[in-house]
Amino acid sequence: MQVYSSAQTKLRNAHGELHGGKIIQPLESPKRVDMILAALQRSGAHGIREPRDYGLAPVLAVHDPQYLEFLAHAWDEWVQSGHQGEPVPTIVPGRNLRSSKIPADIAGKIGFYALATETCLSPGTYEAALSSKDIALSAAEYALTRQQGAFGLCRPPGHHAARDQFGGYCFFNNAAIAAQFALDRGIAKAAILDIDYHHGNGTQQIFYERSDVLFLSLHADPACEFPYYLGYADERGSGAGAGFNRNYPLAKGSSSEVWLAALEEALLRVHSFQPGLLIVSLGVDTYAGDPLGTFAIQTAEYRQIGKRIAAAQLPTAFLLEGGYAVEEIGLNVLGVLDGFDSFYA
Ligand code: Q9C
Ligand code: ZN
Repeated sequence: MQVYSSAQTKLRNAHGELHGGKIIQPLESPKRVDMILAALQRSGAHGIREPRDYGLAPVLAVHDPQYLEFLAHAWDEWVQSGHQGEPVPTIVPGRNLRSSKIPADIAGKIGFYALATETCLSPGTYEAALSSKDIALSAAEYALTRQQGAFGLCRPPGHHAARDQFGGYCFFNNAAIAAQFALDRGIAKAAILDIDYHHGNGTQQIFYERSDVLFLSLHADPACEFPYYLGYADERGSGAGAGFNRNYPLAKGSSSEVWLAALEEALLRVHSFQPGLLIVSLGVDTYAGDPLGTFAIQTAEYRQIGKRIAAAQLPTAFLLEGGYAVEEIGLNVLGVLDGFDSFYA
């Protein structure tokens, strides 16, 4: 299938991530792009292209304008304030503080716009995030116009990013931006199937009150796993969106059988919704060997997952979310794409 990728995504190259009380080398590293590209190139089965530039309008169709402005200038403001290290959010407008005030000071703004504290800002993050959304949009446009599959090697990932918050390694919600773009291009309905190990809290939030985007997420039970405060089974959408959000929280350590059974349920819902485009938030941190995940999916099983998704017979844009730099990351992604293509072969 058509793949979109860009070296610009590697401009996000933060030094640190707050993990287990230490600042470690970020798990969400530029190496991930090289490893996935290497596997795709070795296979030779999927053509790889650069994305085109869609500008800021598709971002503003989903994200808060002041949030976009914040991301565009956060690093420079931080440096101009005399700081040296990478900013980690240190205070956030939590439950007993006001969240209606946006502080003037950059440290306050960072906390205001953060939903988690593991993700440091860094030079190049904004440029990488812009490229990531262009990759998502290119893949979505290809899938729509050709009525086929496409893969966007997005980085940074997007599904934790809310309308006005970053975190969980995400800045712009690539899947949401692509879905909204497809709607603005004239399709009536889009479905987003999120199969990353973690709940796609940002995507859920963005479309929670809408009936034109069906959001389905399979993930580790948030009672025991990041993002903890969203992703429960009783969150089914509200207002006009009631019934258009479905979560499939699975116990930590879940087997492939349990996971695949949830996938079947979600795909039934996709089928009855009849979207004009299916976006798959593809995280391969469901892999048994992933450093963040606890699920038991093996490399050889990703092919089956791709094939099952292809059986929905919809134009489909796979967008990379999580899945960390273990040796098999490339083969796991390749497996999904090969499996998808094998359905039509
Ligand atoms: N300290 C994505 O998969 N928390 N983001 C890890 C270990 C952050 C995952 C907990 C997890 C973010 C796109
Ligand atoms: Zn994840």
